[in-house]
Amino acid sequence: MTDLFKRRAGLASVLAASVLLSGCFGDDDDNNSSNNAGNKMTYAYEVTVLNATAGQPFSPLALIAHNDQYRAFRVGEAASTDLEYLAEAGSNQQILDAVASNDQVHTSQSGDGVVGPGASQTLTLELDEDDFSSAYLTVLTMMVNTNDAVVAARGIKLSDLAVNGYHRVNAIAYDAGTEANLETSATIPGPAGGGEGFNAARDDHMDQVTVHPGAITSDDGLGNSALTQLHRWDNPAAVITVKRTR
Ligand SMILES: [Ca+2]
Ligand SMILES: [Ca+2]
Repeated sequence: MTDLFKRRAGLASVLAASVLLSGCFGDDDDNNSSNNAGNKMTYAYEVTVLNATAGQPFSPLALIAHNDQYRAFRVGEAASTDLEYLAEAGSNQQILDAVASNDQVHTSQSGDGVVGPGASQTLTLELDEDDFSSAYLTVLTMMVNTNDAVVAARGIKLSDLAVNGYHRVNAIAYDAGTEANLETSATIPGPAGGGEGFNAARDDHMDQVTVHPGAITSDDGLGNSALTQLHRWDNPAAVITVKRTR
């Protein structure tokens, strides 16, 4: 459980990749968006992440609002070490620290603790007027009863939402490619295993982020697996709703 519950208050990153299910609607005027800081407007968004799995607690969320250049990862390429920490140990601290000094990132935020199976968590994200014209959201979390599975939604567009408009996005699971999917208790940091979190070694069959192939589990014949059918998932693993409130 080394780094599993590490989180960083005040920062957030949102990574998630998937399908936009619904678009925006409502009043397109930016009325009531003013704040008191030099008459600049501030835009606010409620981000709700629903854990759609049966037995995979989510590590503290990372929400990242960014421009059209930022990528938390690219499928088919090696994960950053910051993403490796999140994927293997459920620690969002490293990636949130990194984006704090990334000029492609507008703002970020950490979730508050673990999001259990079937549970949801809502966070508020604020965006400055100057950043609104090119603003996207990425949401990232680890399914902690895995070796290195990341649930991610990437590039949810924020700048096309009117007040009360929302996007609802299905987030799928990716294999970070940084740790072999042994499923043993020694290598699963979540409650199903209680084993190791981050390890700098990269011993997966290839050092690439891919769509996650899923868990095998002891119920399907992987004898030394700490997982059971309860820990399986089908995509989507999460449903993410982003609503503009101001
Ligand atoms: Ca893996
Ligand atoms: Ca590793």
